[in-house]
Amino acid sequence: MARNVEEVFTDCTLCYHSCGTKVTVEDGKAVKVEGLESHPLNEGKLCPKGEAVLDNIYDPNRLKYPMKRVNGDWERITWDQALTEIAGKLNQLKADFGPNILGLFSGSIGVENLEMAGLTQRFRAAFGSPNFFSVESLCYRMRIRTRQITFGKYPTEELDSNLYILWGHNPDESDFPLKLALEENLKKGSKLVVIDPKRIPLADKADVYLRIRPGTDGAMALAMINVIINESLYDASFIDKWTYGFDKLIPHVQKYTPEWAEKITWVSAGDIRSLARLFATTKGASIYQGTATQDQTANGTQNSRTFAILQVITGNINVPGGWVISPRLRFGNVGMGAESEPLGADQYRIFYEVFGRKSPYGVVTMVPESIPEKLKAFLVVGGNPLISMPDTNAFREAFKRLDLLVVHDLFMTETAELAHYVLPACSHLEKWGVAYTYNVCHCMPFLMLRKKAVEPFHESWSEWKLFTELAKKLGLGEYFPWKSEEELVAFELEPSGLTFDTLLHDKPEGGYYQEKTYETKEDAFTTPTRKIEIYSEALEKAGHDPLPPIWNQRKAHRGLAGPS
Ligand SMILES: Nc1nc2c(c(=O)[nH]1)N[C@H]1C(S)=C(S)[C@@H](COP(=O)(O)OP(=O)(O)OC[C@H]3O[C@@H](n4cnc5c(=O)[nH]c(N)nc54)[C@H](O)[C@@H]3O)O[C@H]1N2
Ligand SMILES: Nc1nc2c(c(=O)[nH]1)N[C@H]1C(S)=C(S)[C@@H](COP(=O)(O)OP(=O)(O)OC[C@H]3O[C@@H](n4cnc5c(=O)[nH]c(N)nc54)[C@H](O)[C@@H]3O)O[C@H]1N2
Ligand code: SF4
Ligand SMILES: [Mo]
Repeated sequence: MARNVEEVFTDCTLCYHSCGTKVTVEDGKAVKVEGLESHPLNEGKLCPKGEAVLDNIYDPNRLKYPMKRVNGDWERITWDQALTEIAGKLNQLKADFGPNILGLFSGSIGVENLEMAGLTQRFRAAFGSPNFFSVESLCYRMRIRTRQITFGKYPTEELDSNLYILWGHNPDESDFPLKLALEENLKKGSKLVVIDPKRIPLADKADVYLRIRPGTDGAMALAMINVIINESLYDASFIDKWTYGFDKLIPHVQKYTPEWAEKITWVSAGDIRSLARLFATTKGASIYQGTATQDQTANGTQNSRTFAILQVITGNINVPGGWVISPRLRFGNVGMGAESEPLGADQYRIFYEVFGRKSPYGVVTMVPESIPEKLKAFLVVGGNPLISMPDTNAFREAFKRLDLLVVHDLFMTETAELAHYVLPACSHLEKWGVAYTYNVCHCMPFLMLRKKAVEPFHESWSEWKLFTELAKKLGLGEYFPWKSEEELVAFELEPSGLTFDTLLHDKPEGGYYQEKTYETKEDAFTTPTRKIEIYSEALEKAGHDPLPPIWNQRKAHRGLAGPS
């Protein structure tokens, strides 16, 4: 009998990069996955994780049907029973304690997975709770907030640069599109600097490798600012035209000399001077800061501020290869705003709200201390907080105190093992969605339809089906009006200018949704001063340092002399 063979162009959603893939489907089973040649991000290549996607999708350990924990054992139940019981418990807890006792969490897979993030947010708002949490509140949020505080917007580094400063970032392991771009551009003459305590393989290809003492990056960046100012290497016309507070920065950094930084960072004053000169004299230079090593530290906000100031005073904003503000995707927002504010909004005001822009998330590190008084039910969709969040023991002990823990995942994760109900989730090849990328090179922003390539594995459900059906059981069905995943995706795409049908039939390989330009318009920076705020009054008002200090390094490295 002739086989039914089909090729589906879709994206890889195993991480937030969304590389383009070509999936060969034979008689309903995905049998091969290759990189999509025409996708501008990965140009036909896949990282080892992306190459192994079928091992993930067809892993025999995948969850096959809903399960309930009964006396410590897992019992197979139907979806209908699971949702009826979960809805019953939720409604009872809501009646007894109010809607805010429900918390929801989605993981890194849900940050750029617009349907997962949007539907989770919509569900919590429909239920009446503000308490949505995400890995994002400790992943990229520090730099996003810091850049919003500084620029009003979120400029990002591009894939192509003339000078790459990998500052605690190792794209060989964690950033495949950047790894590919580096390979190309180093051949064409771009320069590479690696700042890493570990001699990663990329250090051997670097023009400069600096073996910094862990946790002291802010001190080195401040000393670079000191050199750039005192040797007049800054871009005076850019600073004049676009920035606020440079005059206050000059006296502020005088004490942060390279000699001072050498003692803290263990990088020689001479090397710090050379790097400052190289950075300041290269147009199209970018700092690529590590997330787990720069954002996710006690000094993450001020590290990010210092890197931003380095980009700004050298005029490396909105130039090819620098940090660039890209047009954002115009998109039908599935998420719904909550009526009240989530946990942490009052204690961490500037995390939650900047210039009127509110964060969709609460402060995830406050979850354990909030159980069981403030949170009694918790729904985890596409995340594994028991492993991934700081102080995992605190999360583990707290989750044991929940009245209701529900996990929707492909696998029996550590978090799922503690749950009352475990629900099987579709992989990205089993559902419809939108894949987009906006921040990475001259040719972006790019949009693609994430196509359902195969039918759901056993009884797996997509997030659309989960939330739609659970909402119905709760009497909240009207909040989920889309009759199918395709309808939901068509709604999301509507404002983008590219329709579902166009992307399905005419542009299965994806398409650009806007032109990217490097022009800085008068209204480019939406801070209160309409300038890039080197001196941040927003931080000052919130009780933080308006210019980056190094207090944290001093505290963390007692015994080392800091400036008085
Ligand atoms: N394969 C794979 N890729 C991933 C992920 C994954 O789980 N697996 N996760 C994705 C996610 S969600 C994120 S947020 C990113 C995270 O990506 P990043 O946080 O950027 O992590 P890495 O790129 O691994 O870079 C870490 C490097 O920093 C160095 N380092 C450690 N401490 C310090 C320090 O104090 N100072 C300096 N200068 N360097 C230091 C380490 O030696 C290491 O080489 O990765 C993404 N990519
Ligand atoms: N020690 C340490 N901890 C860290 C970090 C670190 O560097 N070191 N990095 C931190 C960072 S940056 C991040 S972003 C977090 C990541 O933290 P998490 O996102 O919580 O961790 P993951 O293990 O990526 O969890 C993703 C889960 O989603 C499931 N999944 C995949 N696709 C789907 C889907 O389509 N639907 C559903 N429902 N589920 C799906 C996967 O099976 C997996 O169990 O970890 C943080 N924690
Ligand atoms: S970098 Fe790897 S895992 Fe991430 S989307 Fe691309 S191929 Fe998939
Ligand atoms: Mo992350």
